[in-house]
Amino acid sequence: MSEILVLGGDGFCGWPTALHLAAHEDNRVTIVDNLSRRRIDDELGAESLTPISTMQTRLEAWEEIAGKERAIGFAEIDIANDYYGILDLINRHGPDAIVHFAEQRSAPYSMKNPETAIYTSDNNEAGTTRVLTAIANSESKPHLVHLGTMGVYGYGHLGKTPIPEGYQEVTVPTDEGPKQSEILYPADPGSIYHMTKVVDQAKFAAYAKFYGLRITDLHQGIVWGTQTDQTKMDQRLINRFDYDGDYGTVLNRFLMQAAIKHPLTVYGTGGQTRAFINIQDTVRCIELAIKNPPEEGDRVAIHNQVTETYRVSELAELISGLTGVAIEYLPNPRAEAAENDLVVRHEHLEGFGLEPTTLADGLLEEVIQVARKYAHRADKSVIPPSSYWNGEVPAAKQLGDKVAGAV
Ligand code: NAD
Ligand code: USQ
Repeated sequence: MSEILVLGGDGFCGWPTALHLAAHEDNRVTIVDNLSRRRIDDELGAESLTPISTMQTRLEAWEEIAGKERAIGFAEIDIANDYYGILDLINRHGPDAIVHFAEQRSAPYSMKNPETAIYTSDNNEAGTTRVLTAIANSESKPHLVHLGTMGVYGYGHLGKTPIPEGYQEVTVPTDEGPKQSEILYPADPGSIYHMTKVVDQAKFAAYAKFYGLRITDLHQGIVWGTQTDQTKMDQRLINRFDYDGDYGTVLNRFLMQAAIKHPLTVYGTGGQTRAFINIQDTVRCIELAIKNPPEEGDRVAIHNQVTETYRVSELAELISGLTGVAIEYLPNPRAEAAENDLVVRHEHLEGFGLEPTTLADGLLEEVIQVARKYAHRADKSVIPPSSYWNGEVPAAKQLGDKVAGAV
């Protein structure tokens, strides 16, 4: 029997992961979430395209379908502010693993205004500190599986040289001549949000060294798709589908835009190459990471949770070809290279047994069907980008209206 806590289990990746883990008879799952993502939707005047249920309805529906023994627990805790709440939960449940999704994850939101930048830094960094400190001071010292990002590496500034899984071999000149070593791959974050994941990495290395904690950091690419085997089982279990300018990620935005016949919003030339993974593979990767922990005393295990890489323009052309929807090239609101190559090693998770789902598998059409089904809920006004950090930021946008006094 494995006890697992899923921090951020109300979110896009966390909810289907909690269900996937709870579906196995050996696991007992408890979700921890402060429901902040739902509050940010209200703040932005945006909503998931799919009609997501309340946490209570989600949990009741799951128990009805899977039975009492498979029921998922829930604790409403703000992990950035409640150290003793996390410690108490760990000591009461004695989990074998904690999956940590609970961070503010939108790059555009983190660059929107001073308030959202400071919130993102504070929330993500304080949450990770409290979780690590609670694990170090707990009785069971569970394995921590954290969702990091490919964005800690930057995107292929070394051209076609593959990005390794976390660690780079280097030769260091020393008094005794050149010595071989391995260091964390040099960080190159592209937003405040991505920067918080770089800070997380340094904390993981330190806590693994100081306290012998077992930590896995999954450097995930952009997740696409929406449904998994469990979220499809009942309308009340449906996963969220973000499409607004802040939280909608590129491929899901294009799929949703195609479904409502909105021109596909390519930023700049679309020459940006990024790494991708389907949501069904995300949940499988988490399970594989839990089953393959590092040993106590090992350095942090880092796996690139990625299955494919694509150029943004390639994706737009693919979906335009599939649906006949036009492509619109918009001025890029972000500070990023107009074009980049990106070659990424991703052998660890496949070595544990992941069989990658690829874009060619017909899932694009399935996601368009989901988006078509809920097209009547689409609010076109939230589709354009509304966060700018490319040096041409209108002062009003940078400062926002609500900022004064709050930071
Ligand atoms: P999400 O915003 O949908 O979910 C995050 C969840 O964490 C939300 O339910 C939110 O309420 C909760 N949360 C945030 N701060 C919290 C706090 N202080 N206390 C308790 N709960 C808190 O995001 P997601 O897309 O599910 O991403 C999950 C993780 O995966 C993130 O850490 C993100 O960086 C990482 N990731 C996501 C993607 C992607 O494409 N979605 C890609 C790579 C990595
Ligand atoms: N883009 C467009 N048009 C759009 C939206 C985005 O051209 O309508 C472009 C962006 O300019 C960017 C690329 O698509 O070059 C990716 O943008 P994105 O919003 O899909 O992804 P990103 O901001 O990188 O963030 C997402 C998740 C984040 C995660 C990251 C993984 O929100 O949590 O960490 O993907 S990665 O990109 O591999 O670092």
